[in-house]
Amino acid sequence: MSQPVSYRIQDGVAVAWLHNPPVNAFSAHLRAALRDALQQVATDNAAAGLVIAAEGGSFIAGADIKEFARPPVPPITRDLVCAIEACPKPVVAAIQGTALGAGLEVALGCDARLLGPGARLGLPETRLGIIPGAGGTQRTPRLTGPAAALELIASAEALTPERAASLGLGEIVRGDLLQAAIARVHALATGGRPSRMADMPGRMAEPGARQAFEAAAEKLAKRAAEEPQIAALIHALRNAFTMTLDEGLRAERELFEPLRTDPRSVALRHVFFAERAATRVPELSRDVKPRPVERVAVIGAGTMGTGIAMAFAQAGLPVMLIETSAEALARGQDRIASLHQASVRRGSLDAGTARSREALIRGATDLGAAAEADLAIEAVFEELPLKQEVFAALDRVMKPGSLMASNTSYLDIDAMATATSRPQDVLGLHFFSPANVMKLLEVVRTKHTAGDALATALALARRLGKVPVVARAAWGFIGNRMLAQRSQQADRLLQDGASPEQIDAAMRSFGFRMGPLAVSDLSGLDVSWRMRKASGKSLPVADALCEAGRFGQKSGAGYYAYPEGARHGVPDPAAAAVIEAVAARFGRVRRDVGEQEMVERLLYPTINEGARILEEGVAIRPGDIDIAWLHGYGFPAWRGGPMHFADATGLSRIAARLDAMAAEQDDASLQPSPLLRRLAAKGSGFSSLSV
Ligand code: 3H9
Repeated sequence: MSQPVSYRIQDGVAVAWLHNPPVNAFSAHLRAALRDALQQVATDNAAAGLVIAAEGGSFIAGADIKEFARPPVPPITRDLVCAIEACPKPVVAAIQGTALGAGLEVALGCDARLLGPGARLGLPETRLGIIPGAGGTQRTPRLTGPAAALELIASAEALTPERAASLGLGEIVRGDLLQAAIARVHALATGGRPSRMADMPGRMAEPGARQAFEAAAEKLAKRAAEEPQIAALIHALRNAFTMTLDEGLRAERELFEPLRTDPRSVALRHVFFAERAATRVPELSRDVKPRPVERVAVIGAGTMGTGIAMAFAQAGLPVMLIETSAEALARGQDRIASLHQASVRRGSLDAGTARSREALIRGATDLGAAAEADLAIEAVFEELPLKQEVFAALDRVMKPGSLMASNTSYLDIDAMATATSRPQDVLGLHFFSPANVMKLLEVVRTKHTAGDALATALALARRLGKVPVVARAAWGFIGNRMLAQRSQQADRLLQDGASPEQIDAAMRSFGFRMGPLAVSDLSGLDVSWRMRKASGKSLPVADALCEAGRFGQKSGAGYYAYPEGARHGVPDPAAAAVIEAVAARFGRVRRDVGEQEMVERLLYPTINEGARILEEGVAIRPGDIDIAWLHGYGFPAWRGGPMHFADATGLSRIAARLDAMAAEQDDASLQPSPLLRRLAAKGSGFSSLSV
């Protein structure tokens, strides 16, 4: 079946089978073929009406997102949905997989929507920075009521058949979906069709609908101020109270078009494809099968180890948590229990689920307990000899073919691998704190890591609900290596006269939820201080704060002060005094630093390091770097990640600013990397490198 739509008569009804692998995106050729099927059925004496159906996991996954970069190609979906509505014969959607975005909009044009058990219905357009553009904002509220429509579209979530049916979006079919759809066509053809949606206000006219809608809109006021698609969505839905369907569709289109071309939507679409591309390693054939992982051991029950154990238990995998002493193990288990209790208190977890997750985590004080595991992850102190010892011990006890992983953030995983007799089974799985929450998983391959070991890690990431990014073993991998540049510039900015509040405010107004110094205070300044000391590196202000015992929130003071009961840090004259003393020591002339300078200094050297990472092959593609920053470091998704942001800014501008910074700071390492310089000279961008 290679035609996008195959038109077949079955039991007196035409069935249009959609076929546009892998997910039935509603591409131009599929739209044209469906239009032809509609025209054919209208005059086909053998057909009482039409069923639209698809095999596999997707009915229609939505508009073809790749087409958004170009002007729309007719037939456009909005017109096609109107053509379905205007078809002289009944049309029924038989939905057995995902009907998302334009997919649901097509179904909304049908006389009925029958839902199989695997149906998932949603309008996720807002996640791409747009609103539904083919009637979703007008037809949905007529069926569900406007408040429910707003919640559905703003959440971008996909609904189960039960939930969709309870909202009025479709009817659940228990038996044979196609037979039920065919029977429904006959029933509609003989028994009369419901009035066209265009002719009825539906649930928009229910008493209290307006009030409920305005209350739901009020709850979204903050998002509406920040995200243009949410403001447009509220506008479009509000139109449905007063406009006819045709007027509402025209207004929806007017709201849709500028969103489609807005750089924020361009960035969010980049993120969509980059997330998917990041799960692929070019030289790893799709035929390589992951190894089975049914049992996991986590070595070290500190903050990271317990978080990692929780992440596995959350995915239903049994974990053996191993510590050196009963006391340390008990501390780790208490920590897990109290984190679960806090979630239960907040209402984000029910007590039964918390208990079953805890039951999946058993404890031991002997590395021999890792013997049965298919995968062991060490999260012990960041000391190479200690880690090498752990790897050598795991090598002795673990069964052949099991994987051994390190959660190190910086250390040499090749050196850990060679401490074992099976370096092909060793890799890095770098989780981000809190490991059970943060989505990023840096998967680090060494020179020796086997292809199927890598494939196992990628499959495992999916099972854990993480977004994997593959890196080669090299200091700091992708994220932390770039972060070091930002930290260095933040330190220098403080010396030059910027305050911690100003630096954090500049990054917040760029779009980060938290500023970098507030984040440092939250995660603790002492860990990186110890690491700097061990490697002979220095960040003068950060070092001086640590020397003064200011380790961040946990010690009550860092870049900010944290008085008892304060939820956020407050500006602290004592921190300012430390900063001024460091500046004086280095003979810095302190001045007012503008926001633009702060943003450029914090981001451009970071991007430059990203370019080096690409040049050295540490990251496979620029999009991987973007994904790492989005899911591990809070880079705003609507900016698309640092490398996409760089392309949008223009690499020649960035190169020129880096040259100027290198001169101003008398630091040749700030000069543009050869790759950045080359691309800038060609007027090209990082995206030209994508594989
Ligand atoms: C819309 O509909 C706007 C309308 O209102 C307006 C009309 C005017 N387009 O995710 P997967 C590719 S906006 C193009 O790994 P899964 C994807 O890139 C759209 N390509 O599979 C990947 O390719 P590759 C609203 C798409 O099983 C492959 O398919 N719809 C599209 O984990 C497999 O994808 C959405 O936002 C697309 N729409 O998940 C839904 N969708 O193999 C977006 C997928 O080369 N899609 N691809 O990497 C999804 O949420 C998930 O893909 C889905 C399947 C749940 C369907």
